[in-house]
Amino acid sequence: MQEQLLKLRDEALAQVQEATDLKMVNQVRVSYLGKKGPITEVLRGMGKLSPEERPKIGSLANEVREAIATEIAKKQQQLEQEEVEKKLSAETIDVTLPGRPSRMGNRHPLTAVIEEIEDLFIGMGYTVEEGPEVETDYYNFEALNLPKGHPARDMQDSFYITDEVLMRTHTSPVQARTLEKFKGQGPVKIICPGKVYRRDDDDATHSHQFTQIEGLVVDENIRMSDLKGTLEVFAKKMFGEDREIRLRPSFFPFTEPSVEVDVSCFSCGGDGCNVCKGTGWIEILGAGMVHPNVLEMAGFDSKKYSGFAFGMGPERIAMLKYGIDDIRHFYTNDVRFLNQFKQA
Ligand code: FA5
Repeated sequence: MQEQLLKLRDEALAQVQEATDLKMVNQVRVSYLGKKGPITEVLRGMGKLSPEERPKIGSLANEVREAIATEIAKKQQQLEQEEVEKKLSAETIDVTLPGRPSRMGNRHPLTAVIEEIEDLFIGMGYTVEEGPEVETDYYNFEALNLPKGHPARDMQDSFYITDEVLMRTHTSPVQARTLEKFKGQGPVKIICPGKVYRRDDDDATHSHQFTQIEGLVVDENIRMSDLKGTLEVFAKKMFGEDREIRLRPSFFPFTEPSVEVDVSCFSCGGDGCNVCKGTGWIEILGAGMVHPNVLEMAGFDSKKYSGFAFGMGPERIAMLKYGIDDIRHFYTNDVRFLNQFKQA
């Protein structure tokens, strides 16, 4: 029995040595040290031994078991270590390699122009208001002196959702909403940037969805000269100190008098060229003195208060500023176009 145990030990140790992975080591453990293994088998036959032999064989069996278990543990540790080293060498990072440059995005040119205009007016003491893009007929038209059936509603072909709800056709409804919020108490001095929607056919200068920036100032003694001075500052800051503006009579139901504002052509300086179609001037916005009806409907006393309002299209302004020849470039997101506006 002694010989049998020593033979088993040698066999097991040899198998442990030969094992090349943890699975093989585990197999040796199960087959030699498991409950159904040969050592347990030997121990079961100890009953047949003499009482003198029994403790000797018992302690030899324990020694054999321990020797095998120790070798298995050593081999496991060695294989695990090898595994770790293999992984580490496979995953080595060469810190001397040059890094991959990460691609930086940039602000959309339209966003940049809107923010530039916002900053300019905030600098003149205006605050920024917002209004809903899905608007009621009341705020989009009626509160702006455009009752149902008014022919001027046709100037802005609308996307109606129901009879009373539509996609706003301009940012002017924010005028009416803001005036209501002020409950007849001036001064009011706001700008409102936002998206607007019209059933216009898309072409180089028109889009069915575009942006506008509305401006509104209401206080005592606000005059047309305040509007002109404000727009002059705006045009010079936006297009250069040598720019001039020109006011032409126009019509908007919510302003009286109404004007269309032109800026002297940035390309030819006013002599006439392709960009300004030979006139020397380029239209940038609509404006006027707030109609007394609009003030009264929102709860302002039109005898005490007066005001001016303007509405501009940032796309057209960005086109003029950067010489962009088609409004659709803003919406097709061609990176070759967008990358030209990377900030330094
Ligand atoms: C208005 O929308 C008035 N609410 C502006 C206003 C506000 C007048 C306050 C008086 C007082 P108009 O329809 O002209 O006006 O549009 C204003 C600007 O929006 C235009 O000068 C133009 O720059 C831009 N615009 C108009 N239609 C389009 C379009 N389809 N695509 C791109 N820009 C447009």
